[in-house]
Amino acid sequence: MEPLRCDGRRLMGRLDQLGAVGRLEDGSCCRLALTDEDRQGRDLVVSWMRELGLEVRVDRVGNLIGLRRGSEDLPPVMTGSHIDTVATGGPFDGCLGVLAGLEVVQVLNEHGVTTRRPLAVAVFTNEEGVRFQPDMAGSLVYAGGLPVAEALALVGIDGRRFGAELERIGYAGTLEPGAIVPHAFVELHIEQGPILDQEGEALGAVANLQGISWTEVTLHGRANHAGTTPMGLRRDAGHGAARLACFVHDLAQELGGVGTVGSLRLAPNLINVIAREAVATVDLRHADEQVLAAAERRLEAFLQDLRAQGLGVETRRLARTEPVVFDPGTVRVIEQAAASLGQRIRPMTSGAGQDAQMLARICPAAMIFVPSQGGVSHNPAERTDPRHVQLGADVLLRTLLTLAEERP
Ligand code: HGY
Ligand code: MN
Ligand code: MN
Repeated sequence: MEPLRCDGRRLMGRLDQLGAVGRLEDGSCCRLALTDEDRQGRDLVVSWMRELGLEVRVDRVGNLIGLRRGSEDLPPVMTGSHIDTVATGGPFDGCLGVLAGLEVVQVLNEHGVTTRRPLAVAVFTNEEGVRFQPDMAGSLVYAGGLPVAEALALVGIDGRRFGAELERIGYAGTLEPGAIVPHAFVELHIEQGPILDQEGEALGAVANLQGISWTEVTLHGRANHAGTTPMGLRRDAGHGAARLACFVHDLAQELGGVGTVGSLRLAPNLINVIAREAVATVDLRHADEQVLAAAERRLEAFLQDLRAQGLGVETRRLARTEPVVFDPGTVRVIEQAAASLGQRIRPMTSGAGQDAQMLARICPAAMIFVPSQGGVSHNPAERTDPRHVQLGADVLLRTLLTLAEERP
């Protein structure tokens, strides 16, 4: 029998359809977790799952699992990702992994293929962590790293409670998160960085992933007149925040890894008033846990220095995950799948946090990357060549077929 191939055109069509849900004027995909737009996206994906004959299960934190029976009642091979986006998202981040999983199911249906193991396509809640922190909250609960009650009690940046929003959009399921323990988990995702694109590579086999440290820093100063207050008498939260952003940037350059102050709010945020308060977020990442921990200590020492300058400083931990090494055996299956297509595949580290890093806590997990044009993501200009979409889905198809035939 001719080796099975995915229908890249059909997959691009679904990506376009899902990408249109929550689209803003500037072309951004904006489907923050548990918003009405996220619900619309979920409803669309669930309708596709049902059309494909999948049994759809929803767990207590809104993770969706579409199950396809195997010939034997064994732990399933799982694929999938997320469909929630940042506010300035593109159509590929997360969605490619979910919709490629559905494409694999459709190809198997069309060719009457029944795999030994069941297949599962997962949509994990709140991967982005933009509205509710931590990021990857749904898959973290699924992997047993966050109690359900704690997740449901999370309060978003808009003051809404996670559990109430889940109820409101109708995706508060009953399945215990993690009740379905996969035999293996493989996630297809765009790289979201420049490496594959710059090197002219079409595929990446992700062997490991950076650790992430997210902290909210609140600086307290004193509002005063911008014209009359001598520089030596100021307690300027705006200046402290600017120093913090420079410190984080320089620290990352010194230690390697990356450092970002991505969100910054000043109060009262007026041209002629010295800022009394600044609320900033610090995102530090590194592939080496020792270096990431050292960076956190350096940050704390810097904040001490701001205190010594007269600013009040409070911190709140928003997320912390250690670096992850994916399962070498599963990475090998991905590499063999690429080779069977006559394709090279480059070893990669994921700079982004991923649901696969959480699933790696409960089963062998690994990822397939395809290039992001210009290395752009979390931006409406996010694009992946349809030929790479097709290739990534075909490698996923062959990887899942191999894993699904593995005996207990
Ligand atoms: O922040 C991340 O790395 C992911 O996009 N949630
Ligand atoms: Mn993603
Ligand atoms: Mn993302």
